[in-house]
Amino acid sequence: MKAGKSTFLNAVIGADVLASENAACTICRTDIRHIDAGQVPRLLEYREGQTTPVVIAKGDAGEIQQKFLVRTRKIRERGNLDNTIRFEIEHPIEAISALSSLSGFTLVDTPGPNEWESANSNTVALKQTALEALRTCNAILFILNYAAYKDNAVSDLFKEVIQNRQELLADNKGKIYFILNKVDQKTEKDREIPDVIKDLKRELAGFGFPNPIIYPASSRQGLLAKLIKRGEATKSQEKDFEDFFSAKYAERDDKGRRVIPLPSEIAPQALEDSGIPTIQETVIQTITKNSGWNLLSDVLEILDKATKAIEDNLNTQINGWATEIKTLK
Ligand SMILES: Nc1nc2c(ncn2[C@@H]2O[C@H](COP(=O)(O)OP(=O)(O)O)[C@@H](O)[C@H]2O)c(=O)[nH]1
Ligand SMILES: [Mg+2]
Repeated sequence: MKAGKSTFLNAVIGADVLASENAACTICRTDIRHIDAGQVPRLLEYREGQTTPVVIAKGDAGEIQQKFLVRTRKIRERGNLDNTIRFEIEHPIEAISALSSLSGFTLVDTPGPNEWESANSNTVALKQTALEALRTCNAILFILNYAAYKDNAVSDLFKEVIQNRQELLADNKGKIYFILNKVDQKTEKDREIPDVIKDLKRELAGFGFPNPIIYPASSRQGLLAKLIKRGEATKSQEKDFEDFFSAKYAERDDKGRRVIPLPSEIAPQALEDSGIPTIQETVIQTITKNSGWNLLSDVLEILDKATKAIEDNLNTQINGWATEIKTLK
């Protein structure tokens, strides 16, 4: 909870659309489907026993995030009276908009293991949907909170996840990634990030994830930098960027004063430094490669079945002829 899962996905999407706040926020699975830039984004809610979803919001990212927050708060406070199963957001996903082969892919935001208990709803059903999402997806990213990892043993973070480890590990070799998020919270006295990653690697290996792939990231910085770069940041997003991320790009003037460049001047570098572009490129590459293989093996299986059917057919015919020859003889 609060490791930055929703923020990370927002950074990948390139819009502040998934709600994130201090209380447990993501109450059930939310799918984000890519639409073309011209289409109007929507927030849909699926309820048990109903085939058509309810349209909760329509409009830009801010509009959707606001309505999403109001709706999830209501569900959390009053209980899940409408039996909501999942949400779906239709929004352009910046990271896949450039690759038409990926346009059918969906991002899935799940509640954290510790949110399952805190959400005032059917926790068994929540666990089931989250695990199902994990089973059926092409890549899984575990978002770990650097700020929490600094002080706590990784065993605390993984206790819950590991209860489902066998299910997770069985089919998912090669498609699990770990994101060490909020690395911007490192202070002077903290260990260097590569050292932290080395430790984390060892600990994750001990938990049964052989050779874990870990990327450092600052999702909030990545998201804000993307928005500023595109000239789409609101005043408050720009202020957030200045308050939390600009200072490390300060330069000294001739009198030795620290001068901080404008957000628009440092956004491209800040985006690179956030680690988000690297993660997008690597993970997306793996997904296309894996799904390419999956597609190929699906097609091969169909061809294989078809040839078997033809072979069976021919064998039956041959058997028929053999009996006819017998009677003729
Ligand atoms: N400093 C910093 N804060 C972040 C970062 N990513 C997320 N946050 C903040 O952490 C809080 C929880 O984020 P959220 O995405 O809701 O976490 P979730 O519960 O895992 O979905 C929010 O206040 C975010 O703004 C980051 O990279 N750096
Ligand atoms: Mg969340």
